[in-house]
Amino acid sequence: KQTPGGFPFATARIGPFFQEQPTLHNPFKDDQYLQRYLQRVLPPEVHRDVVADLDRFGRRVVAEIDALGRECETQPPSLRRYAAWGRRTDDVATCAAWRRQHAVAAEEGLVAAAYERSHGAWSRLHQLAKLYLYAPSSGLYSCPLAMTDGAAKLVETAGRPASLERAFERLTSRDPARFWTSGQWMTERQGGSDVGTGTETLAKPHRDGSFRLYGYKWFTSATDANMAFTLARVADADDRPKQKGSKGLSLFYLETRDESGKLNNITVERLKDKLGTRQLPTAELILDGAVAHKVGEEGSGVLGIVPMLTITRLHNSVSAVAGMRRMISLSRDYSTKRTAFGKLICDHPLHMQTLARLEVETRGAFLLVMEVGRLLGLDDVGGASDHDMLMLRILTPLVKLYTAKQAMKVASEGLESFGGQGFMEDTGLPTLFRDAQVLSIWEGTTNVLSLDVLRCLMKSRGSTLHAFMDDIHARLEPAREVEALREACSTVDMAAQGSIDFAHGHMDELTTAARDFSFSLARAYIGALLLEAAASKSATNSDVLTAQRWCDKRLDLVGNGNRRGAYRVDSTKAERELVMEGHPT
Ligand code: UCC
Ligand code: FAD
Repeated sequence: KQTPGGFPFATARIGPFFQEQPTLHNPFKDDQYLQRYLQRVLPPEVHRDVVADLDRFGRRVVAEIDALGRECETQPPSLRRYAAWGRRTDDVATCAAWRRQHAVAAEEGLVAAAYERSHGAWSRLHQLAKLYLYAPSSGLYSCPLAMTDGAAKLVETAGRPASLERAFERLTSRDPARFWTSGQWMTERQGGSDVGTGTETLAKPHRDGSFRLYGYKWFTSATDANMAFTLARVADADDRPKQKGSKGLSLFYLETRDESGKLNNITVERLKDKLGTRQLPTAELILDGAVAHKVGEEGSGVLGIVPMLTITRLHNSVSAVAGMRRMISLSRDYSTKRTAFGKLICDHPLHMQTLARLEVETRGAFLLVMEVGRLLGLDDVGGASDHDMLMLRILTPLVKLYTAKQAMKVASEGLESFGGQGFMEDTGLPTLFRDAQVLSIWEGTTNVLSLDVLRCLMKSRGSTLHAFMDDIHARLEPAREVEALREACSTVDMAAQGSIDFAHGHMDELTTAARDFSFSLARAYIGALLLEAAASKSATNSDVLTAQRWCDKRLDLVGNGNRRGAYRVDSTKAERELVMEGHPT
């Protein structure tokens, strides 16, 4: 039967053309850079096992896990405060896919692998490479896993006390029924960065040696976790904090529910209504006498939780680079399917230039993340030298602060590479964009981590900066022998030296310069890693081009002549006026 327009079917009116969607390929097979990296750094027998596992896991990501991740986004958690007959339940309801991710994580040993150490110091790298394939398909289950890994490392660093052995066994289990996840409750309403001032939670000693916690935890992610590490102030006999400030903080372990499943004197006030990470339950909690156990010395809470922060900051960075890689992987596939102005968009040099710039960012971020993972692996097995420990300490805040910003940039540019479709919710692409945005906020904001870079430099009285320069020189050495890389080597050398000279010469301005200083160090260090890779035996032309392109851009922010003076007191005063112009204060 003919329609009025003369077409045989109604569907014909929406036209015959449908754009083919980008395909998610096995993220291991799709990632030549990852493969080359593993080939370069892993001993052959470890390499064989790791590659086989990553290839198999990559297939599972495509066949099963990615759809679960998507379901976590479309069926976000909700809070059921009361049961039908009025009893308070405070139940954080999650979707089936979220719970399935729990099982997948256990089966795949996404935490366990780092503690079983079947590949010795390389086990950490194996675990991180797996998380890198997993994170963008995890439906943000990567977040509870980060804190779970952090909790396991904390227990290990504390010497695996008998009181935490049960928790450790659960956190590192491969059995989905036994596997526990952990929360990390640090943030209160008065301050998430300045935890030393912001923490009001009181810990009342109990006669059996345990404590009862009273406080309001303002952000608690993965609220369905089985346990948590948290900070509180031990109370005196008058129920007042014994000591204010950082030195008054102690570290506590608690389990969220008792054997019968009842919450541990915790009420869930509300679930946060978030810009992104919607898959993940993040709640405000009231601790109203929660039973908890002190870990370590009274007053050493910040130092006690540092091992957890180191791990979660690295996981953050893995997620950052994984999100970048996923965006590019889908985008380049799309570019082979979408036509504009008479040809595929991959045949427009300008489009390829845009993607190449994202690729260079991603490769740089990847090498930095993996290097921190390598150092952490050495630390895990007690095989890190003093030099390695200094590098691990400074690279941890650097990798977190720098890759978070890169991920946000790549996610934004990446969306545009799909045109209007990049903006459409049901493509799943906006999730990558939204979830990138949190990476620079939680686990320490960019400024707070920049100050942490300074903290570690001050504490080591110059030895970190020496180690940093030595490390860069050692990496540049083989690259200097390659004609095509020589100029880039000088750029990195000068940028690193310029930043370090700045640090020595402008101690008074360093706090204001902290962000630029940290970015300068990160860029220079990434440059050295890319050059080292480009000079290796297995390097390809694309490795050389990547290193050249990275170093083409201005590496040095802080030591740059034009910036001198920008951190002086008069400048910062002028900046304040600039910002506050017209404000009633
Ligand atoms: O956001 C959170 C969870 C989000 C969900 C999980 C995401 C995981 C990734 C998932 C990927 C998808 S949990 C909340 C995170 N919050 C933060 O990161 C807090 C940010 N604030 C800071 O980092 C601050 O710098 C503090 C709280 C760590 C410290 O500030 P204070 O109070 O000024 O502390 P002090 O006095 O400077 O430091 C106390 C001691 C010192 O040692 P001593 O006493 O020996 O002099 C410091 O040198 O702690 C030492 N210290 C460190 N040591 C402080 N920070 C560090 C560090 N990073 N490494 C080693
Ligand atoms: P503030 O500390 O108030 O910072 C505001 C601004 O001031 C920032 O830009 C910061 O960089 C800047 N600033 C602060 N101090 C300085 C300084 N000295 N110099 C220069 N600039 C400075 N926390 C948990 O403990 N557990 C969780 O599970 C958890 N989950 C979270 C989930 C989500 C989705 C989000 C968004 C947050 C979560 N947080 C969690 C909280 C998070 O860690 C904090 O929000 C973060 O640490 C920042 O603290 P704040 O919000 O108090 O910001």
